[in-house]
Amino acid sequence: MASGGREGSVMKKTVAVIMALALIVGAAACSERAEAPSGTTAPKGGPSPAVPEGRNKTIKVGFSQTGAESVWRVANTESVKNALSEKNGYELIYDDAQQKPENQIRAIRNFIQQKVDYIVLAPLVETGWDSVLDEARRAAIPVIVVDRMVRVADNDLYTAYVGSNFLKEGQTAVAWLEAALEKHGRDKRTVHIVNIQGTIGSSAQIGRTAALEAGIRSHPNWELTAQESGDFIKPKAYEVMSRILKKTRDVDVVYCENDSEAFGAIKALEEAGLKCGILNGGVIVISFDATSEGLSECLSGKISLNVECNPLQGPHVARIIRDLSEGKSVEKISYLEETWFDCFTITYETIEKRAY
Ligand code: GYE
Repeated sequence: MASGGREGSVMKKTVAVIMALALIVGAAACSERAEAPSGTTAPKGGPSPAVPEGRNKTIKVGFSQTGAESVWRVANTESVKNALSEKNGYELIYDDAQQKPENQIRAIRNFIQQKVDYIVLAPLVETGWDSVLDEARRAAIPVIVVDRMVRVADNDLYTAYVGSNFLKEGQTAVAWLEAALEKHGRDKRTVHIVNIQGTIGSSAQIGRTAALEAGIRSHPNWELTAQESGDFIKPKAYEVMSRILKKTRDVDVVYCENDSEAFGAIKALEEAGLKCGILNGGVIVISFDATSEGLSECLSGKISLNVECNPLQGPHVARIIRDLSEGKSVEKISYLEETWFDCFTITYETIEKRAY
């Protein structure tokens, strides 16, 4: 039955039906996870990031990170730093780009000058990398892209990618929303949807937005009331949502492209006197990342659905570097295993076990 002792016999019946539907959606997502479309799920098993046998040389790695804009990002940084640590045989040069692509390009050039063995890049946006990645290739330094993807003319400009299928994350959210609206009798009238996007041009924003827009095209009664970037941060999402609410209070769904944005949107909605959560007939807030804080808001009912985006890419990067160091071939594209959580099934115990 629904978690948290949700009251109301009618509610319990509808919740049971939604859970069944949501589980079908979840199961579909789970079964597909085994066949990630164009890539493979990241290698199983604990990687051994230690420097390969017979290699006494420390591996020097330059890591260009977007910044520290969200809890998710901090977890992503820590995962890579922990895997590529000195005790594991690495010398890691870390650069925080403060959300500026030009800082990442400068960092990559710096890594090249320092003759690193590998470059790890978490690109802020998809475009603008061809030239600097060609410089890395000419310096014979393999580039491993993590988290978001690069869009380049020649895919040989990077050696491997490990991250998430953001379109699939969005499709999971759209399928869940369709089932939830139907089971709560909110599918016949117009559904007013606000989309608070992530950083424009980032893979996470492109994929999650594309899935929502496709969902709106395929549901004549779904209406995109407003769409604006919250840049993956709480204050911007709060400002965007507050401004939208000054124009209209006719909002049924707020599709936030990460947890930080969801927190900002919820603050604005509640200040406007609107309830959040499908459980109490309020605004359906959808989020991505599934950080512990985001899942706590699921438990409170304020976030109705939270789609996981796994930041723990460090061990997979270490495995790729180890394999390359041993002259082995590596998967070009690896997607991490991901799931989703909603306000009907989340439990305190689930949150307690989360790694970030
Ligand atoms: O959803 C957000 C972070 O690129 C998947 O960036 C990542 C996104 C994540 O700021 O919290």
